[in-house]
Amino acid sequence: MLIRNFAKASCAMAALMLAGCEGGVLDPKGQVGIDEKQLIVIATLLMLIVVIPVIVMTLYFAWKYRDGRDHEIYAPKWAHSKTIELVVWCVPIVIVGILGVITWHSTHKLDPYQPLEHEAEPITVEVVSLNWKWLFIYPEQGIASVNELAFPANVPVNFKISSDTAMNSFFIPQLGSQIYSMAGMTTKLHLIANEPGTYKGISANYSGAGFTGMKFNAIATPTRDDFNAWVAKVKREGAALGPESYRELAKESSNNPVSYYASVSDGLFEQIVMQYMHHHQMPAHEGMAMPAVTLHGQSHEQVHASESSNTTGGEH
Ligand SMILES: [Cu+2]
Repeated sequence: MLIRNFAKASCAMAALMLAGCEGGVLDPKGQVGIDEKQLIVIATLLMLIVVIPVIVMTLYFAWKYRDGRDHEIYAPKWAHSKTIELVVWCVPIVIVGILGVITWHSTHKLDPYQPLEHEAEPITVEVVSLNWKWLFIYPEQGIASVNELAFPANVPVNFKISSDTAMNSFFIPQLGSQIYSMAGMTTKLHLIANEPGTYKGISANYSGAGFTGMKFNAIATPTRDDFNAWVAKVKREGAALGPESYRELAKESSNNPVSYYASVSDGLFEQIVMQYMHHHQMPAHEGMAMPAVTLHGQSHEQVHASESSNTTGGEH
């Protein structure tokens, strides 16, 4: 009876816990997310090979050698057992070895900077975290959107990510791992959606008062035509995004509604990145293009010419 109740309770618990996984990393909809889930499951199972016997033995020995059991087998002269030594050393060594190999492999395979192998032509999206909203610039389509991201399913997306504020973290849990957005530099992420759908996008890094409203929908459209229709809608409904309107957009706001920009001035993303780079010598980071003009209207070379007279330059 007790055991049956216990079984019922654990079934209910498992159901509850699994229900909580919907829409998260354990419910992946993209290749990267699927690989990561596999990694989580394998690593957990491998570790359970040690954890489960240890818990069982703890309970068993506590019961077997409990106080009041005088007639139990008792071996006071016992000192050494080769079998026990072998088991307690070999099993963990083998598991750590296997985990090491898996970690080595998957760290390289799932490197967020590495483009995904896929027959479809990838699309590029430039992501900027602002206080407190996400700006998505589509350099190939010449459009931009705020708090809404769209891309075709089964097409790899190359994200170039930066920030015009504190550090944030770009994260679409169902598609794959998060990557930080940082002012003055570009990080990269490559994701793909294996099936169409609308996935939640968040920032996984707290960044102040309006942080909770910093969410977006990542829409994986069924076909490229559907994506093109979305682009056409943005072009129809949006305003222009240039340095002026960008400064307006970059002002603090919370729970920003979805908004569209029908055109984007050339190199806006690079300008957003480079406005923090005045104290740097020439480009040192991979992926940092050198724009002709910064958001403050001065060329980077001008800024540098005036700086190099009194500083040694920020080599890093
Ligand atoms: Cu730097």
